[in-house]
Amino acid sequence: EFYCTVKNVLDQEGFGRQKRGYRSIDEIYIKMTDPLFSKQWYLINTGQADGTPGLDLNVAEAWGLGYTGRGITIAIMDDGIDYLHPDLASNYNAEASFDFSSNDPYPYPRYTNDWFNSHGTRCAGEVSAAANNNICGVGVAYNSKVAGIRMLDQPFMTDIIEASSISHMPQVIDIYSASWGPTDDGKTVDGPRELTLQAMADGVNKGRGGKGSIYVWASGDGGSYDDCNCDGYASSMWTISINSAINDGRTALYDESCSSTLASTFSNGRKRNPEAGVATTDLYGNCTLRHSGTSAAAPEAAGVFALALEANPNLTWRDMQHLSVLTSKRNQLHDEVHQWRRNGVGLEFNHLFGYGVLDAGSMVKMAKEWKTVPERFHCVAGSLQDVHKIQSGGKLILTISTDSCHGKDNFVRYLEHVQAVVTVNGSRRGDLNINMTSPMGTKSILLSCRPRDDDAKVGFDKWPFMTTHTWGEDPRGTWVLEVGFQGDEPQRGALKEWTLMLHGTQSAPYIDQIVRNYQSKLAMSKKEELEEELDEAVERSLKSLLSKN
Ligand SMILES: *[C@@H]1O[C@H](CO)[C@@H](O)[C@H](O)[C@H]1NC(C)=O
Ligand SMILES: *[C@@H]1O[C@H](CO)[C@@H](O)[C@H](O)[C@H]1NC(C)=O
Ligand SMILES: *[C@@H]1O[C@H](CO)[C@@H](O)[C@H](O)[C@H]1NC(C)=O
Ligand SMILES: *[C@@H]1O[C@H](CO)[C@@H](O)[C@H](O)[C@H]1NC(C)=O
Ligand SMILES: [Ca+2]
Ligand SMILES: [Ca+2]
Repeated sequence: EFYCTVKNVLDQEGFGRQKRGYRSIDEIYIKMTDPLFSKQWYLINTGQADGTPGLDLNVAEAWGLGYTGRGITIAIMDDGIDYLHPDLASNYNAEASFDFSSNDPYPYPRYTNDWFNSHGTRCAGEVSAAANNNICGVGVAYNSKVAGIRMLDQPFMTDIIEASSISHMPQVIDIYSASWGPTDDGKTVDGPRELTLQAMADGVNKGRGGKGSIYVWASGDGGSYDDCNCDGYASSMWTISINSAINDGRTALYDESCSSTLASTFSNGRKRNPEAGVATTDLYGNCTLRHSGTSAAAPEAAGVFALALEANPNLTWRDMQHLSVLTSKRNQLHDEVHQWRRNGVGLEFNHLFGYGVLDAGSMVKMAKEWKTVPERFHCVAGSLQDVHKIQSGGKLILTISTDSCHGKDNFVRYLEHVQAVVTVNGSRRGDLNINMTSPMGTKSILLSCRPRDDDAKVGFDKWPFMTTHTWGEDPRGTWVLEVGFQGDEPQRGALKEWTLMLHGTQSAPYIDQIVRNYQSKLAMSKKEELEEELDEAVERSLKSLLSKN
Protein backbone atom coordinates (compact mmCIF):
# COMPACT_ATOMS: atom_id res chain seq x y z
CA GLU A 1 0.00 0.00 0.00
CA PHE A 2 1.18 3.46 -0.78
CA TYR A 3 -0.03 6.62 0.76
CA CYS A 4 0.49 10.05 -0.52
CA THR A 5 2.05 11.78 2.42
CA VAL A 6 3.22 15.32 2.83
CA LYS A 7 6.90 15.70 3.54
CA ASN A 8 6.47 17.16 7.01
CA VAL A 9 4.74 14.05 8.17
CA LEU A 10 7.35 11.76 6.65
CA ASP A 11 9.99 13.65 8.58
CA GLN A 12 8.29 12.99 11.87
CA GLU A 13 10.21 10.55 13.98
CA GLY A 14 8.22 8.72 16.63
CA PHE A 15 9.21 8.99 20.29
CA GLY A 16 7.73 8.16 23.67
CA ARG A 17 5.62 10.58 25.74
CA GLN A 18 3.89 9.32 28.82
CA LYS A 19 0.94 10.69 30.66
CA ARG A 20 1.51 10.98 34.34
CA GLY A 21 -0.26 9.76 37.38
CA TYR A 22 -1.89 6.76 35.87
CA ARG A 23 -1.75 4.46 38.88
CA SER A 24 -4.03 2.32 39.36
CA ILE A 25 -14.16 15.80 52.45
CA ASP A 26 -17.93 20.02 55.16
CA GLU A 27 -19.06 23.14 53.90
CA ILE A 28 -18.07 26.02 56.10
CA TYR A 29 -18.53 29.45 54.65
CA ILE A 30 -19.37 28.48 51.12
CA LYS A 31 -22.58 26.82 50.25
CA MET A 32 -22.45 24.37 47.36
CA THR A 33 -24.91 21.63 46.53
CA ASP A 34 -22.30 19.45 44.82
CA PRO A 35 -21.96 16.14 46.68
CA LEU A 36 -18.15 15.92 46.43
CA PHE A 37 -17.50 19.55 47.35
CA SER A 38 -16.88 18.69 50.97
CA LYS A 39 -14.33 16.08 49.85
CA GLN A 40 -12.36 18.62 47.83
CA TRP A 41 -9.90 19.40 50.60
CA TYR A 42 -7.56 21.03 48.08
CA LEU A 43 -10.16 23.79 47.64
CA ILE A 44 -11.07 24.25 51.30
CA ASN A 45 -9.13 22.18 53.79
CA THR A 46 -10.95 21.83 57.09
CA GLY A 47 -8.94 18.76 58.05
CA GLN A 48 -10.83 16.23 55.93
CA ALA A 49 -9.13 12.84 55.41
CA ASP A 50 -6.65 13.51 58.23
CA GLY A 51 -5.34 16.60 56.43
CA THR A 52 -4.03 19.85 57.86
CA PRO A 53 -6.72 22.54 58.11
CA GLY A 54 -5.92 25.66 56.10
CA LEU A 55 -3.57 23.85 53.74
CA ASP A 56 -5.42 24.56 50.49
CA LEU A 57 -5.50 26.80 47.42
CA ASN A 58 -7.40 29.53 49.28
CA VAL A 59 -9.96 29.66 46.48
CA ALA A 60 -12.69 30.65 48.93
CA GLU A 61 -11.17 34.14 49.19
CA ALA A 62 -10.92 34.52 45.41
CA TRP A 63 -14.48 33.29 44.88
CA GLY A 64 -15.60 35.63 47.65
CA LEU A 65 -14.11 38.53 45.67
CA GLY A 66 -16.19 37.42 42.69
CA TYR A 67 -13.59 35.59 40.60
CA THR A 68 -14.66 32.24 39.25
CA GLY A 69 -12.88 32.09 35.87
CA ARG A 70 -15.59 33.75 33.80
CA GLY A 71 -14.40 34.54 30.27
CA ILE A 72 -11.25 32.42 30.50
CA THR A 73 -10.59 29.26 28.46
CA ILE A 74 -8.27 26.54 29.66
CA ALA A 75 -7.18 23.74 27.38
CA ILE A 76 -6.42 20.32 28.76
CA MET A 77 -3.83 18.71 26.50
CA ASP A 78 -4.34 15.06 27.28
CA ASP A 79 -6.14 11.83 26.33
CA GLY A 80 -9.46 13.57 25.63
CA ILE A 81 -12.37 14.89 27.69
CA ASP A 82 -15.77 13.34 28.32
CA TYR A 83 -17.47 16.53 27.14
CA LEU A 84 -20.88 14.92 27.50
CA HIS A 85 -20.29 14.67 31.25
CA PRO A 86 -23.14 16.58 32.96
CA ASP A 87 -20.66 18.43 35.19
CA LEU A 88 -18.50 19.52 32.23
CA ALA A 89 -20.92 19.96 29.32
CA SER A 90 -22.06 23.48 30.27
CA ASN A 91 -18.46 24.74 30.50
CA TYR A 92 -17.14 22.90 27.45
CA ASN A 93 -15.68 25.10 24.72
CA ALA A 94 -16.21 22.97 21.62
CA GLU A 95 -14.85 25.61 19.20
CA ALA A 96 -11.46 25.62 20.94
CA SER A 97 -11.27 21.82 21.16
CA PHE A 98 -9.60 19.42 18.77
CA ASP A 99 -8.51 15.83 18.51
CA PHE A 100 -4.95 15.62 17.21
CA SER A 101 -4.74 11.90 17.93
CA SER A 102 -7.36 11.13 15.31
CA ASN A 103 -7.55 14.43 13.47
CA ASP A 104 -11.14 15.50 14.02
CA PRO A 105 -12.92 18.14 16.14
CA TYR A 106 -14.20 15.69 18.78
CA PRO A 107 -11.67 14.93 21.54
CA TYR A 108 -13.78 12.21 23.14
CA PRO A 109 -11.64 9.65 25.05
CA ARG A 110 -11.14 6.29 23.36
CA TYR A 111 -12.90 3.50 25.23
CA THR A 112 -10.83 0.91 27.06
CA ASN A 113 -12.28 -1.38 29.70
CA ASP A 114 -9.71 -0.32 32.31
CA TRP A 115 -10.61 3.39 32.02
CA PHE A 116 -7.05 4.15 30.94
CA ASN A 117 -8.20 7.28 29.13
CA SER A 118 -9.78 8.98 32.13
CA HIS A 119 -6.86 11.30 32.76
CA GLY A 120 -8.02 14.33 30.71
CA THR A 121 -11.58 14.16 32.02
CA ARG A 122 -10.33 14.15 35.59
CA CYS A 123 -8.04 17.12 34.90
CA ALA A 124 -10.90 19.02 33.20
CA GLY A 125 -13.14 18.67 36.24
CA GLU A 126 -10.51 20.14 38.54
CA VAL A 127 -10.50 23.31 36.47
CA SER A 128 -14.03 23.77 35.18
CA ALA A 129 -16.55 21.41 36.80
CA ALA A 130 -19.78 23.38 37.23
CA ALA A 131 -20.84 24.56 40.69
CA ASN A 132 -24.14 24.13 42.49
CA ASN A 133 -25.59 21.56 40.14
CA ASN A 134 -25.71 18.57 42.50
CA ILE A 135 -23.14 16.73 40.38
CA CYS A 136 -19.64 15.65 41.47
CA GLY A 137 -17.61 18.58 42.83
CA VAL A 138 -16.63 22.09 41.85
CA GLY A 139 -13.79 23.31 39.60
CA VAL A 140 -11.19 25.77 40.89
CA ALA A 141 -12.48 28.16 38.22
CA TYR A 142 -16.01 26.81 38.00
CA ASN A 143 -17.26 29.43 35.51
CA SER A 144 -14.30 29.07 33.16
CA LYS A 145 -14.49 27.24 29.85
CA VAL A 146 -12.53 24.11 29.25
CA ALA A 147 -11.28 22.94 25.87
CA GLY A 148 -10.17 19.41 25.13
CA ILE A 149 -7.04 18.83 23.10
CA ARG A 150 -6.71 15.12 22.61
CA MET A 151 -3.08 14.39 21.75
CA LEU A 152 -1.76 11.61 23.98
CA ASP A 153 -3.66 8.70 22.55
CA GLN A 154 -1.76 7.48 19.50
CA PRO A 155 1.04 4.92 19.32
CA PHE A 156 3.82 7.52 19.21
CA MET A 157 4.12 11.15 19.97
CA THR A 158 5.41 13.34 17.16
CA ASP A 159 6.82 16.83 17.20
CA ILE A 160 3.99 17.96 14.91
CA ILE A 161 1.29 16.70 17.28
CA GLU A 162 2.89 18.43 20.25
CA ALA A 163 3.50 21.64 18.32
CA SER A 164 -0.05 21.67 16.89
CA SER A 165 -1.50 21.08 20.33
CA ILE A 166 0.31 23.84 22.15
CA SER A 167 -0.35 26.29 19.35
CA HIS A 168 -4.02 25.43 18.92
CA MET A 169 -6.15 28.61 18.84
CA PRO A 170 -3.80 30.80 20.88
CA GLN A 171 -6.13 33.80 20.62
CA VAL A 172 -9.01 31.85 22.17
CA ILE A 173 -7.26 29.55 24.61
CA ASP A 174 -5.68 31.47 27.50
CA ILE A 175 -4.08 28.67 29.48
CA TYR A 176 -2.79 25.28 28.38
CA SER A 177 -2.42 22.56 31.00
CA ALA A 178 -0.10 19.64 30.36
CA SER A 179 0.29 16.68 32.65
CA TRP A 180 2.68 14.69 30.51
CA GLY A 181 6.30 14.66 29.39
CA PRO A 182 9.29 12.42 28.78
CA THR A 183 9.16 9.04 30.52
CA ASP A 184 9.64 9.39 34.30
CA ASP A 185 11.95 6.42 34.50
CA GLY A 186 14.80 8.32 36.12
CA LYS A 187 17.11 7.85 33.17
CA THR A 188 15.59 9.90 30.39
CA VAL A 189 16.92 13.30 29.38
CA ASP A 190 14.55 14.74 26.79
CA GLY A 191 12.60 17.81 25.89
CA PRO A 192 10.64 19.59 23.21
CA ARG A 193 11.86 19.20 19.64
CA GLU A 194 12.26 21.91 17.05
CA LEU A 195 8.65 22.55 16.06
CA THR A 196 7.38 22.37 19.62
CA LEU A 197 10.06 24.79 20.84
CA GLN A 198 9.11 27.19 18.07
CA ALA A 199 5.41 26.78 18.90
CA MET A 200 6.10 27.57 22.57
CA ALA A 201 8.18 30.61 21.68
CA ASP A 202 5.39 31.81 19.38
CA GLY A 203 2.84 31.07 22.10
CA VAL A 204 4.50 33.25 24.73
CA ASN A 205 5.29 36.01 22.23
CA LYS A 206 2.09 36.12 20.19
CA GLY A 207 -0.61 34.19 22.03
CA ARG A 208 -3.44 36.08 23.80
CA GLY A 209 -2.93 39.16 21.65
CA GLY A 210 0.78 39.29 22.47
CA LYS A 211 0.40 38.88 26.23
CA GLY A 212 1.47 35.28 25.86
CA SER A 213 -0.10 31.88 26.22
CA ILE A 214 0.18 30.49 29.75
CA TYR A 215 1.65 26.99 29.72
CA VAL A 216 1.22 25.03 32.94
CA TRP A 217 3.27 21.88 33.29
CA ALA A 218 3.27 19.00 35.77
CA SER A 219 6.82 18.68 37.13
CA GLY A 220 6.74 14.88 36.78
CA ASP A 221 6.07 11.71 38.71
CA GLY A 222 9.53 10.12 38.77
CA GLY A 223 9.93 10.49 42.54
CA SER A 224 13.31 10.90 44.19
CA TYR A 225 14.85 8.82 41.39
CA ASP A 226 14.23 11.50 38.80
CA ASP A 227 15.15 15.16 38.45
CA CYS A 228 12.69 17.45 36.64
CA ASN A 229 15.55 19.54 35.26
CA CYS A 230 16.14 16.57 32.92
CA ASP A 231 12.64 17.18 31.49
CA GLY A 232 12.89 19.96 28.94
CA TYR A 233 9.16 20.78 29.10
CA ALA A 234 8.99 21.22 32.86
CA SER A 235 12.34 23.04 32.93
CA SER A 236 11.45 25.45 30.12
CA MET A 237 11.29 29.15 31.02
CA TRP A 238 8.08 29.36 29.01
CA THR A 239 6.22 26.86 31.15
CA ILE A 240 5.13 27.23 34.76
CA SER A 241 6.13 23.97 36.30
CA ILE A 242 4.01 22.79 39.21
CA ASN A 243 4.82 20.20 41.88
CA SER A 244 2.49 18.75 44.48
CA ALA A 245 1.98 18.54 48.22
CA ILE A 246 -0.32 16.08 49.95
CA ASN A 247 -3.09 17.03 52.36
CA ASP A 248 -0.84 17.14 55.44
CA GLY A 249 1.83 19.28 53.72
CA ARG A 250 4.35 16.59 52.99
CA THR A 251 5.77 15.81 49.58
CA ALA A 252 4.08 13.10 47.58
CA LEU A 253 6.26 10.03 47.09
CA TYR A 254 6.19 10.47 43.31
CA ASP A 255 7.32 14.13 43.47
CA GLU A 256 10.50 15.00 41.63
CA SER A 257 12.57 17.89 42.84
CA CYS A 258 14.45 20.44 40.72
CA SER A 259 15.40 24.10 40.61
CA SER A 260 13.06 24.93 37.72
CA THR A 261 9.81 24.22 39.61
CA LEU A 262 8.04 27.51 40.29
CA ALA A 263 5.27 26.57 42.73
CA SER A 264 3.04 23.76 43.99
CA THR A 265 -0.56 22.75 44.38
CA PHE A 266 -2.06 19.55 45.81
CA SER A 267 -2.39 15.91 45.00
CA ASN A 268 -3.25 12.62 46.65
CA GLY A 269 -1.97 11.55 50.05
CA ARG A 270 0.41 8.80 51.00
CA LYS A 271 -2.20 7.33 53.28
CA ARG A 272 -4.61 4.70 52.19
CA ASN A 273 -7.53 6.94 53.13
CA PRO A 274 -9.49 6.97 49.85
CA GLU A 275 -10.70 10.49 50.60
CA ALA A 276 -7.17 11.91 50.62
CA GLY A 277 -7.10 11.84 46.79
CA VAL A 278 -8.25 14.54 44.42
CA ALA A 279 -12.03 14.51 43.93
CA THR A 280 -13.14 15.41 40.41
CA THR A 281 -15.17 14.29 37.38
CA ASP A 282 -14.57 10.92 35.77
CA LEU A 283 -15.48 9.15 32.55
CA TYR A 284 -19.06 8.44 31.53
CA GLY A 285 -20.71 10.87 33.88
CA ASN A 286 -19.01 9.43 36.94
CA CYS A 287 -17.09 11.15 39.71
CA THR A 288 -13.89 10.03 41.42
CA LEU A 289 -12.15 10.66 44.72
CA ARG A 290 -8.89 9.26 43.48
CA HIS A 291 -7.28 11.44 40.86
CA SER A 292 -3.54 11.55 41.59
CA GLY A 293 0.00 12.49 40.65
CA THR A 294 1.52 15.81 39.69
CA SER A 295 -0.99 15.33 36.87
CA ALA A 296 -3.63 16.37 39.33
CA ALA A 297 -1.57 19.32 40.53
CA ALA A 298 -1.06 21.13 37.20
CA PRO A 299 -4.78 21.65 36.38
CA GLU A 300 -5.35 23.13 39.86
CA ALA A 301 -2.71 25.72 39.01
CA ALA A 302 -4.36 26.33 35.63
CA GLY A 303 -7.58 27.00 37.54
CA VAL A 304 -5.90 29.48 39.89
CA PHE A 305 -4.32 31.28 36.92
CA ALA A 306 -7.76 31.52 35.31
CA LEU A 307 -8.98 33.34 38.43
CA ALA A 308 -6.01 35.71 38.22
CA LEU A 309 -6.64 36.37 34.51
CA GLU A 310 -10.26 37.18 35.23
CA ALA A 311 -9.08 39.67 37.87
CA ASN A 312 -6.69 41.21 35.35
CA PRO A 313 -6.82 40.11 31.71
CA ASN A 314 -3.75 42.27 31.00
CA LEU A 315 -1.39 39.88 32.76
CA THR A 316 1.41 38.63 30.54
CA TRP A 317 2.95 35.17 30.73
CA ARG A 318 5.77 36.71 32.79
CA ASP A 319 3.40 38.60 35.09
CA MET A 320 1.84 35.24 35.92
CA GLN A 321 5.24 33.86 36.92
CA HIS A 322 6.05 36.95 39.03
CA LEU A 323 2.67 36.70 40.74
CA SER A 324 3.29 33.01 41.45
CA VAL A 325 6.69 33.80 42.98
CA LEU A 326 5.35 36.64 45.12
CA THR A 327 2.10 35.15 46.38
CA SER A 328 2.82 31.44 46.77
CA LYS A 329 3.06 30.41 50.41
CA ARG A 330 5.20 28.14 52.45
CA ASN A 331 2.04 27.52 54.48
CA GLN A 332 2.61 24.23 56.29
CA LEU A 333 4.56 22.48 53.56
CA HIS A 334 7.44 20.38 54.71
CA ASP A 335 10.07 18.62 52.72
CA GLU A 336 12.11 16.13 54.72
CA VAL A 337 15.06 16.38 52.36
CA HIS A 338 15.49 20.02 51.39
CA GLN A 339 15.37 23.01 53.71
CA TRP A 340 13.37 26.12 52.98
CA ARG A 341 15.84 28.86 52.16
CA ARG A 342 15.77 32.56 51.29
CA ASN A 343 17.42 33.89 48.17
CA GLY A 344 19.42 37.11 47.91
CA VAL A 345 16.32 39.34 47.91
CA GLY A 346 14.60 37.43 50.68
CA LEU A 347 12.24 35.29 48.66
CA GLU A 348 11.64 31.96 50.39
CA PHE A 349 11.88 28.83 48.27
CA ASN A 350 12.29 25.09 48.49
CA HIS A 351 14.03 22.81 45.99
CA LEU A 352 10.96 20.59 45.66
CA PHE A 353 7.99 22.95 46.20
CA GLY A 354 9.43 26.02 44.46
CA TYR A 355 8.07 29.23 46.05
CA GLY A 356 5.35 27.29 47.87
CA VAL A 357 1.71 26.55 47.36
CA LEU A 358 -0.40 28.81 45.13
CA ASP A 359 -2.75 31.08 47.04
CA ALA A 360 -5.70 32.08 44.85
CA GLY A 361 -6.92 34.81 47.22
CA SER A 362 -3.55 36.58 47.40
CA MET A 363 -3.02 36.10 43.72
CA VAL A 364 -6.26 37.72 42.53
CA LYS A 365 -5.80 40.64 44.93
CA MET A 366 -2.29 41.31 43.67
CA ALA A 367 -3.34 40.64 40.06
CA LYS A 368 -6.03 43.30 40.30
CA GLU A 369 -3.47 46.01 41.17
CA TRP A 370 -0.70 44.62 39.02
CA LYS A 371 1.35 46.70 36.59
CA THR A 372 2.97 44.73 33.77
CA VAL A 373 6.60 44.00 34.55
CA PRO A 374 9.26 45.91 32.58
CA GLU A 375 10.74 44.63 29.32
CA ARG A 376 12.77 41.44 29.45
CA PHE A 377 16.42 41.26 28.42
CA HIS A 378 18.81 38.38 27.86
CA CYS A 379 22.51 38.47 28.66
CA VAL A 380 25.10 35.77 28.01
CA ALA A 381 27.13 36.24 31.17
CA GLY A 382 29.99 34.05 30.05
CA SER A 383 30.86 30.77 28.45
CA LEU A 384 33.60 28.28 29.32
CA GLN A 385 34.38 25.90 26.49
CA ASP A 386 37.53 24.06 27.61
CA VAL A 387 37.55 20.42 28.64
CA HIS A 388 37.70 19.95 32.44
CA LYS A 389 38.07 16.51 33.99
CA ILE A 390 35.78 15.38 36.80
CA GLN A 391 36.58 12.45 39.09
CA SER A 392 34.94 10.71 42.00
CA GLY A 393 36.33 11.95 45.27
CA GLY A 394 36.97 15.47 44.06
CA LYS A 395 34.79 18.05 42.48
CA LEU A 396 35.22 20.42 39.62
CA ILE A 397 34.71 24.05 40.59
CA LEU A 398 34.39 26.67 37.87
CA THR A 399 33.56 30.35 38.05
CA ILE A 400 32.19 32.99 35.71
CA SER A 401 32.50 36.62 36.74
CA THR A 402 30.04 38.89 35.01
CA ASP A 403 28.84 42.48 34.88
CA SER A 404 25.62 41.08 33.38
CA CYS A 405 26.05 43.10 30.17
CA HIS A 406 26.16 46.37 32.14
CA GLY A 407 26.47 49.35 29.83
CA LYS A 408 24.95 47.44 26.95
CA ASP A 409 21.38 47.47 25.69
CA ASN A 410 20.75 44.02 27.11
CA PHE A 411 21.91 44.69 30.70
CA VAL A 412 20.01 42.46 33.14
CA ARG A 413 19.79 43.88 36.68
CA TYR A 414 16.82 41.98 38.19
CA LEU A 415 16.78 38.28 37.44
CA GLU A 416 13.90 36.16 36.33
CA HIS A 417 15.13 32.81 34.96
CA VAL A 418 18.77 31.70 34.82
CA GLN A 419 19.97 28.94 32.52
CA ALA A 420 23.23 27.03 32.70
CA VAL A 421 23.79 25.38 29.36
CA VAL A 422 26.07 22.44 30.10
CA THR A 423 27.84 19.81 28.03
CA VAL A 424 29.20 17.10 30.28
CA ASN A 425 29.78 13.37 30.04
CA GLY A 426 30.57 10.70 32.56
CA SER A 427 31.17 7.00 32.96
CA ARG A 428 27.79 7.01 34.79
CA ARG A 429 25.50 9.98 34.10
CA GLY A 430 23.25 9.11 37.04
CA ASP A 431 26.05 9.73 39.53
CA LEU A 432 26.68 13.27 38.31
CA ASN A 433 25.46 16.18 40.36
CA ILE A 434 25.73 19.87 39.58
CA ASN A 435 25.19 22.92 41.81
CA MET A 436 25.39 26.59 40.89
CA THR A 437 25.76 29.47 43.34
CA SER A 438 24.81 33.05 42.45
CA PRO A 439 26.84 36.13 43.40
CA MET A 440 24.25 36.80 46.15
CA GLY A 441 24.97 33.35 47.58
CA THR A 442 21.95 31.35 46.47
CA LYS A 443 22.82 27.75 45.67
CA SER A 444 20.63 26.04 43.09
CA ILE A 445 20.87 22.28 42.73
CA LEU A 446 20.84 22.01 38.95
CA LEU A 447 21.15 18.24 38.84
CA SER A 448 20.78 15.60 41.54
CA CYS A 449 21.90 12.02 41.24
CA ARG A 450 19.56 9.69 39.40
CA PRO A 451 20.38 6.16 40.61
CA ARG A 452 18.73 4.46 37.62
CA ASP A 453 20.54 6.44 34.94
CA ASP A 454 23.55 4.44 33.82
CA ASP A 455 24.18 6.23 30.56
CA ALA A 456 27.93 6.26 29.86
CA LYS A 457 27.86 7.69 26.36
CA VAL A 458 25.58 10.59 25.75
CA GLY A 459 25.85 12.67 28.92
CA PHE A 460 24.27 16.09 28.57
CA ASP A 461 24.75 17.88 25.28
CA LYS A 462 24.22 21.65 25.57
CA TRP A 463 21.45 20.92 28.08
CA PRO A 464 19.80 24.06 29.48
CA PHE A 465 19.53 23.48 33.23
CA MET A 466 17.21 26.15 34.60
CA THR A 467 16.80 27.74 38.01
CA THR A 468 14.04 30.02 39.32
CA HIS A 469 15.69 30.31 42.72
CA THR A 470 17.66 33.48 42.05
CA TRP A 471 14.48 35.42 41.08
CA GLY A 472 14.83 39.16 41.75
CA GLU A 473 18.57 38.97 42.46
CA ASP A 474 21.32 41.20 41.07
CA PRO A 475 23.34 38.84 38.84
CA ARG A 476 26.54 40.90 38.81
CA GLY A 477 29.53 39.21 40.39
CA THR A 478 30.90 35.69 40.45
CA TRP A 479 28.83 32.60 39.70
CA VAL A 480 30.22 29.25 40.85
CA LEU A 481 29.50 25.90 39.25
CA GLU A 482 30.30 22.71 41.19
CA VAL A 483 30.23 19.38 39.42
CA GLY A 484 30.89 16.05 41.10
CA PHE A 485 30.03 12.36 41.26
CA GLN A 486 28.16 10.74 44.11
CA GLY A 487 27.65 7.02 44.38
CA ASP A 488 29.47 3.86 45.31
CA GLU A 489 31.56 3.26 42.21
CA PRO A 490 34.43 5.50 41.14
CA GLN A 491 33.49 7.51 38.06
CA ARG A 492 35.14 9.93 35.72
CA GLY A 493 33.96 12.36 33.14
CA ALA A 494 34.52 15.68 31.48
CA LEU A 495 32.75 18.99 31.32
CA LYS A 496 33.08 20.63 27.95
CA GLU A 497 30.85 23.65 28.18
CA TRP A 498 29.18 25.91 30.71
CA THR A 499 27.35 28.89 29.26
CA LEU A 500 25.54 31.13 31.70
CA MET A 501 22.40 32.85 30.39
CA LEU A 502 20.70 35.54 32.44
CA HIS A 503 17.11 36.61 31.79
CA GLY A 504 15.31 39.45 33.48
CA THR A 505 14.70 43.19 33.58
CA GLN A 506 16.84 46.30 33.59
CA SER A 507 14.47 48.42 35.59
CA ALA A 508 13.03 47.25 38.87
CA PRO A 509 9.90 45.19 38.65
CA TYR A 510 7.20 46.11 41.16
CA ILE A 511 8.39 49.75 41.28
CA ASP A 512 4.80 50.95 41.06
CA GLN A 513 3.69 48.53 43.70
CA ILE A 514 6.55 49.57 45.94
CA VAL A 515 5.85 53.23 45.31
CA ARG A 516 2.26 52.70 46.30
CA ASN A 517 3.35 50.84 49.36
CA TYR A 518 5.73 53.63 50.36
CA GLN A 519 3.13 56.24 49.62
CA SER A 520 0.79 54.72 52.04
CA LYS A 521 3.47 53.77 54.53
CA LEU A 522 5.73 56.80 54.48
CA ALA A 523 3.45 59.38 52.87
CA MET A 524 6.10 60.04 50.26
CA SER A 525 5.21 61.01 46.75
CA LYS A 526 8.29 61.45 44.61
CA LYS A 527 9.14 58.45 42.53
CA GLU A 528 12.73 59.68 41.93
CA GLU A 529 13.55 59.68 45.62
CA LEU A 530 12.02 56.28 45.90
CA GLU A 531 14.06 54.88 43.08
CA GLU A 532 17.23 55.69 45.03
CA GLU A 533 15.93 53.73 47.94
CA LEU A 534 14.83 50.91 45.78
CA ASP A 535 17.95 48.78 45.76
CA GLU A 536 17.84 48.75 49.51
CA ALA A 537 14.14 47.99 49.47
CA VAL A 538 14.69 45.08 47.15
CA GLU A 539 17.33 43.64 49.45
CA ARG A 540 14.95 43.91 52.35
CA SER A 541 12.67 41.56 50.52
CA LEU A 542 10.15 42.49 47.94
CA LYS A 543 7.94 39.86 49.29
CA SER A 544 7.34 41.45 52.68
CA LEU A 545 6.86 44.84 51.02
CA LEU A 546 4.21 43.33 48.89
CA SER A 547 2.13 42.43 51.92
CA LYS A 548 2.57 38.74 51.79
CA ASN A 549 0.31 37.06 54.32
C1 LIG B 1 -20.16 4.99 36.42
O1 LIG B 1 -19.38 3.88 36.03
C2 LIG B 1 -19.99 2.63 36.17
C3 LIG B 1 -19.00 1.59 35.74
O2 LIG B 1 -18.01 1.52 36.72
C4 LIG B 1 -21.26 2.56 35.32
O3 LIG B 1 -21.88 1.33 35.48
C5 LIG B 1 -22.19 3.69 35.71
O4 LIG B 1 -23.29 3.72 34.86
C6 LIG B 1 -21.46 5.03 35.64
N1 LIG B 1 -22.28 6.10 36.16
C7 LIG B 1 -22.85 7.02 35.39
C8 LIG B 1 -23.62 8.13 36.09
O5 LIG B 1 -22.76 6.96 34.20
C1 LIG C 1 -5.68 46.76 31.08
O1 LIG C 1 -5.05 47.59 30.14
C2 LIG C 1 -5.88 48.60 29.62
C3 LIG C 1 -5.15 49.29 28.51
O2 LIG C 1 -3.83 49.54 28.87
C4 LIG C 1 -6.28 49.55 30.76
O3 LIG C 1 -7.16 50.55 30.29
C5 LIG C 1 -7.00 48.71 31.85
O4 LIG C 1 -7.29 49.54 32.99
C6 LIG C 1 -6.13 47.55 32.30
N1 LIG C 1 -6.89 46.70 33.21
C7 LIG C 1 -6.42 46.32 34.40
C8 LIG C 1 -7.32 45.46 35.24
O5 LIG C 1 -5.33 46.63 34.82
C1 LIG D 1 34.02 12.41 27.72
O1 LIG D 1 34.55 13.34 26.81
C2 LIG D 1 35.98 13.36 26.81
C3 LIG D 1 36.44 14.54 25.98
O2 LIG D 1 35.76 14.58 24.75
C4 LIG D 1 36.49 12.02 26.29
O3 LIG D 1 37.89 12.01 26.27
C5 LIG D 1 35.99 10.92 27.22
O4 LIG D 1 36.33 9.68 26.72
C6 LIG D 1 34.48 11.00 27.41
N1 LIG D 1 34.12 10.11 28.51
C7 LIG D 1 33.09 9.31 28.47
C8 LIG D 1 32.82 8.51 29.70
O5 LIG D 1 32.39 9.23 27.49
C1 LIG E 1 25.40 19.92 45.66
O1 LIG E 1 24.56 20.26 46.76
C2 LIG E 1 24.04 19.10 47.41
C3 LIG E 1 23.00 19.57 48.43
O2 LIG E 1 23.51 20.59 49.24
C4 LIG E 1 25.19 18.32 48.03
O3 LIG E 1 24.70 17.16 48.66
C5 LIG E 1 26.16 17.91 46.92
O4 LIG E 1 27.28 17.27 47.45
C6 LIG E 1 26.60 19.12 46.12
N1 LIG E 1 27.38 18.68 44.98
C7 LIG E 1 28.46 19.32 44.55
C8 LIG E 1 29.11 18.78 43.35
O5 LIG E 1 28.89 20.34 45.08
CA1 LIG F 1 -20.62 20.11 40.08
CA1 LIG G 1 10.64 13.35 35.04
